[in-house]
Amino acid sequence: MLKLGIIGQPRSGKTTIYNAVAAAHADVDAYLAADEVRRTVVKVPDERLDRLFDLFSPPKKVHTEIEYVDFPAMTGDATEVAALPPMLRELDALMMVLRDFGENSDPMSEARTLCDELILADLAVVEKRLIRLQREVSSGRTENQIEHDALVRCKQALEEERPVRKLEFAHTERKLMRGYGFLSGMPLLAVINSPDAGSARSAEEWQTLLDLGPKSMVHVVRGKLEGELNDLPQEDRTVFMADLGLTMSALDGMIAASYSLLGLITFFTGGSEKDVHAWTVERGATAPQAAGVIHTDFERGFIRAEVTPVEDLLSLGSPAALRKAGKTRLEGKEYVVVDGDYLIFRFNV
Ligand SMILES: Nc1nc2c(ncn2[C@@H]2O[C@H](COP(=O)(O)OP(=O)(O)OP(=O)(O)O)[C@@H](O)[C@H]2O)c(=O)[nH]1
Ligand SMILES: [Mg+2]
Repeated sequence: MLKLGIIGQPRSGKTTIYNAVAAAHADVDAYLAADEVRRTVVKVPDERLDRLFDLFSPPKKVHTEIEYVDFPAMTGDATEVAALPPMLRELDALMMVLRDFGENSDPMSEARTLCDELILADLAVVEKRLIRLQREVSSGRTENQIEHDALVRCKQALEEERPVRKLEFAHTERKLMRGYGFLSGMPLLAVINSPDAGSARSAEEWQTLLDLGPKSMVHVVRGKLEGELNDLPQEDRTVFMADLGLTMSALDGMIAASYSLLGLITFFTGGSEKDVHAWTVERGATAPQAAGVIHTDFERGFIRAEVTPVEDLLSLGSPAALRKAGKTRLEGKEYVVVDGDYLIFRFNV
C-alpha cells in the first residue's frame, strides 16, 4: 500500500490536513511525542469503481488504499529530529505542510528549513557509508566503485544544499541509491496551507518559487476550511464547495496530486460473482506487472489479458456485449496498461 508521511514545522497545520484527508478528527491540540505518529488508511474514491459496482452488483467493492501518517513537527531540535528519519525512509512520498495562514507566515522559509533538515539527515548517511567505501577504493578494491562515485556526487550536492532529487543517475546508480532511501530524494508534495480567504499565489507560482526539482508537486489547500466541510451533510457540502470554487474535496485533491506525483494509474478487475476491484500500478507497467499486483503467481503464469476501457464497459453494459461490439482486445506480455483499463487475466499457475 502507498504510504505518505505528513511533515512540517510546528503548528503549520499537519494534523488539520491529516484530519481533512482522513475525516478522522484527531484532536489537533493534543501533544504528539517525537516517536508518536498517527496513521490512517483512506479508500481512494473513484466514481468509475462505483459505477462498476452498480453495473455488476457483486457482494463487495474494493477500493485502492493510501496510508497517511501524521508526524510530529520537525522543530530543528536535534533529539526530536533524529527520531524521525528512520521512520520517514519507509514512506513512498513526503507531504510537506507549509503555513500560509496567520501572522508572519512564510512558506518559503519553512520549506527551506525542512529541506535543509532532510539534506542533513542524508548527509549523515552518505558520510558514514563513504568512510568505508573510500577505504576500499584507496586500497585498490573496485567492486563498489560505482556506488562510491555516486555517493561522492550526492555528498557534493548535499553540501551545496541541493537535494538528491535534483541529481541525475544512470540506471545502475539509481538502483544502488534507492537502497539508501534518501529523504531529499523522495517524491515530495508541498502543501501550501492557506487562510480561509485563499492563497495570494497560485500553485504554479508556488511551484516556481519553491523550485523543489523533479518528482515534486505543489498543492494549495485551505486546510481548516476544507476540513470543516467534512462536518456538513452531503447536500450542504456540495453547495458550499461550489460557493468556494472547489471542484473536489481536500481528500480527492490530495489523492489526485499524490497519484500524479508518483506517476500512478488505476485499473479494474472483477464482476458480479465476488467483487469489483480497483488496483494501482505505476504508469508504464505492463500487463504481467499489473497481474503481479494482484498475485505474484499471476505475473509468473501470465498468458494474456482481455482489455477493455472501463468507460466502454460501462456504456455497453456487459463483457459479452463488449466482445460482440469488438471493443475488447486480447493483449500479450508487452501490453502497457492504461489508466481506466478493465482487465481479465488469463494465466496458468
Ligand atoms: N486559520 C487557519 N488556521 C489553521 C489552518 N490549519 C490549521 N490551523 C490552526 O492552526 C493550529 C495548529 O494546527 P495543527 O493542525 O494542530 O498543526 P500541526 O502542524 O499538526 O501542529 P503540531 O503537531 O503541534 O506541530 C490549530 O489551532 C488549527 O486550528 C488553516 O488553514 N487556517
Ligand atoms: Mg500535529
